[in-house]
Amino acid sequence: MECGLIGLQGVGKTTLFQALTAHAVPVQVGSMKPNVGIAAMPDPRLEQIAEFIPPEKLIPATVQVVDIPGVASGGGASSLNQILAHIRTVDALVQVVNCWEGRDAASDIALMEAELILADLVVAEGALDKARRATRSGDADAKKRLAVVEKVYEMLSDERPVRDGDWDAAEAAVLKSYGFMSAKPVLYVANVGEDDLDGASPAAEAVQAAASAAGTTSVCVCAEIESEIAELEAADRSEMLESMGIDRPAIGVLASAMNEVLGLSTFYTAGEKEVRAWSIPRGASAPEAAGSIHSDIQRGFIRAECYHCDDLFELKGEKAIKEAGKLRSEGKAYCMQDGDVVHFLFNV
Ligand SMILES: Nc1nc2c(ncn2[C@@H]2O[C@H](COP(=O)(O)OP(=O)(O)OP(=O)(O)O)[C@@H](O)[C@H]2O)c(=O)[nH]1
Ligand SMILES: [Mg+2]
Repeated sequence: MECGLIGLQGVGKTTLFQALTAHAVPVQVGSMKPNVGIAAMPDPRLEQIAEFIPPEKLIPATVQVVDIPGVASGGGASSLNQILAHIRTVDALVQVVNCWEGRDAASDIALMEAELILADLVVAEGALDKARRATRSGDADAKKRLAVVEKVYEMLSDERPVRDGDWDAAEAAVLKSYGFMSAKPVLYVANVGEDDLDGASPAAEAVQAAASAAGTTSVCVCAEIESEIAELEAADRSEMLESMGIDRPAIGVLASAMNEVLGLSTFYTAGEKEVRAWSIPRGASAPEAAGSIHSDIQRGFIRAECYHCDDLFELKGEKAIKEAGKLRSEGKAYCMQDGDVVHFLFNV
């Protein structure tokens, strides 16, 4: 799963990238090459599990973040195609909006979306021709493909993003094959100033309104402060947060929003060596979840022994969970629940 930070130029994408990746990668400011790094997903449940099953190591779930160069607000820059090519490769979009300089946030969001829609329309036009020709052989698949492309073309011509459509699984697979950018899930980040941490400025409110209109979520972050916090040692971090009146780094809030928008859920593995969080697509089966740890565990899957982390918080130990009959043994068809703590049994 790859998340692309997108937006207009100078809105704080690279600053947010540094906060998300805790300055682990040397960034190239203003380069046309994206910065790529790994962001840990802060998760209060992970720490809570470790209270009852103390491990040597605590390992959060991660997501790959790509800091994509910004689009010029004048549009039409020669670099636009290069930027769009990077946006095409990511799975989900995090659009950063400058809310600290009194800009018109709604129009900045619309401008970025318009670029994606326009570029998708060019792809759809080409696809339409090709799909029409392919139906001449009377192939049923080609007909289905054409129906999807026609619907996409119609939406884009009406300046609507592809994600607004109702697509079933087969249609979604067709969409994916074209890599339409406006079909990718999107989350807005209102990058606010230090004096507007709870997002009361008109710009921050406009981002929130745009998110509800688009049926998605927005979060309010001061990328500059988050970037400074991410540079501190863990001990100094809580002191800084406290002094600023923040209860948890906004990166945590962003991580939950990402999970929601990207349709991810989390499961945990817990032992003396490590307690670890894993991100999987919501609705993944037990063998699929096992596969996110190692393909061998999926291949040789026997069963999953699991319980819910809420049971651990209530009963305070695995022994008590067993005694209360809350330890379940699940087979191949089990659909993972968000918050499951799992031990996979496998044989290869
Ligand atoms: N006051 C304030 N300044 C910020 C904030 N976030 C970023 N900036 C400043 O805005 C400038 C641009 O930030 P970048 O993170 O490089 O922006 P970008 O979106 O990566 O820019 P491009 O890659 O050129 O599109 C820098 O001088 C940052 O210090 C913020 O939350 N508050
Ligand atoms: Mg940048």
